[in-house]
Amino acid sequence: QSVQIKNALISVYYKDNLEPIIQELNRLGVKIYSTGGTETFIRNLGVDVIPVEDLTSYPSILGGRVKTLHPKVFGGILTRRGFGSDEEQIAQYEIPEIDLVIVDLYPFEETVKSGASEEDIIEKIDIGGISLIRAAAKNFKDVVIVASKNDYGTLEEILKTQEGATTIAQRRSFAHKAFNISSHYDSAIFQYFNQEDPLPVFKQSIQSSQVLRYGENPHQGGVFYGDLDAMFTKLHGKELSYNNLVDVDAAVALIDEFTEPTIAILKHTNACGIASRSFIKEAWVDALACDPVSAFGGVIIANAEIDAETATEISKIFYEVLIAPAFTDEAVSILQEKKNRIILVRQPVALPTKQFKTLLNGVIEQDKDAVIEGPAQMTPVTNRQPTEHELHDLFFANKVVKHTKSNTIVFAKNNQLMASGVGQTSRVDALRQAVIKAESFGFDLKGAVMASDAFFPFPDCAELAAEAGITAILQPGGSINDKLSVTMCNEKNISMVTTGVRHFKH
Ligand code: 93A
Repeated sequence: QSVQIKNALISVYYKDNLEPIIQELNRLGVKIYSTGGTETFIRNLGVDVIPVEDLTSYPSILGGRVKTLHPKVFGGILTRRGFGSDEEQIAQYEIPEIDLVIVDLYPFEETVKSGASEEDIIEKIDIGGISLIRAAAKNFKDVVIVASKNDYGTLEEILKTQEGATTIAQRRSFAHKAFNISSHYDSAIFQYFNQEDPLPVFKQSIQSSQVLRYGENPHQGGVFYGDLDAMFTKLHGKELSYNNLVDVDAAVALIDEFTEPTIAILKHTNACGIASRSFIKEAWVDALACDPVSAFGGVIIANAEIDAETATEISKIFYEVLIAPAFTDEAVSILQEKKNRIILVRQPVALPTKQFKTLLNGVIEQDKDAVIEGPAQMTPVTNRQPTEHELHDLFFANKVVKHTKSNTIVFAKNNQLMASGVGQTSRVDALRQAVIKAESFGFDLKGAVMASDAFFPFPDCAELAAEAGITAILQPGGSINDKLSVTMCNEKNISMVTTGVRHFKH
């Protein structure tokens, strides 16, 4: 519906560019209410203006902290036109309907940037203005809200061409912009307070540092900030390199998902072999079997003590780093026979729960991905339900997929990684890569399960998986095309479960 502007409330911090609008409102005979400084500005233009104090019968108090916060102001903005009880109440309390609100908020961000004192910054947290914006935007069915100088031109044009009338589409569009401004304003305030505790992990780790031989490549310098000696006791070998550190970090995060005796082999942060077994030596044999080619020069991590037998097996291949919570003395002497291998005992040290990365001209921070979905969080979405055994394997596969570069597909069977497709630009490529790898290392995928880090936008992955012999699939779900994949699974009589949790790793 079209609404005619009869009463306006104007409260702006910066008064520039306001004059043409005031002149238009004056021409249209709109009654203007205004706060202190804005009122003076309007009066100086020779236009009639009513101090908001006259409306509220209250002065501006607390040094301006409370100016417009009053039922007569908010009642006038929030009242629903044509709504019985609202109309009765505004008549009873003599509240004028306010159909246009123009606000320019206290410049909070600008004040922060100017390096002002905390006291000055806090005073620039606008309370009344932000409430006016939210109230007027909420009631966009009847009220026009202009919360930015950028929209003065649009408003002026509307006033001129529509003679003070506005359409619902125009009011809704103003409200949309207004909520953008109010949310931006509040997040700037949040960020200001958040900075009182800046990058705690950085601050702590900067206290001890170690210059690395080089960075990712020999022509790049590198430094590690942190305390490696607290995390690992080195039994053998040279200094960890930059790339070793990156892989060791990935190895630690992966192995911490597992409780039963497990060994993982990582290359370039991705697992190229991992198996959980009753005995650590079996875990090693089956982890290596996944991809003995990639394992060359990898980082190996175990979550149980390495004994002599296992050490003998591990020593048969060349690796860069071997980490375990403990080694038997005999194992240590076997492992120390080979040069150029780093052997670390992992100490039980709590790790930060935040991650940082430099980006553009700043740093991004995020919470580490600390969740993993087990059978209880898996919702079957197909006619065929996964078996107990498959659920167990899906859990195993989900732990691996979570720690593998996206896009990724993981195949697993009997607590062993069979193959994965890692870091591909399409999920179907990741799947094809996994199938080829599984075949090349002699795995029969019949009865194996598959996990995907993110949902399937198309049914092609389900189809290819079924053709490869996969009988159960885990994925977060949430694609608008989920149904296509589910239908495909039903056609092929395989199971699919969704977890509702995506595990991207870019
Ligand atoms: O201190 S406030 O949060 N308390 C209020 O009740 C209030 N109402 C409007 N600040 C308030 N305003 C703000 O005052 C507006 O957002 C605007 O930035 C400024 C305009 O004040 P003046 O018209 O006196 O220059």
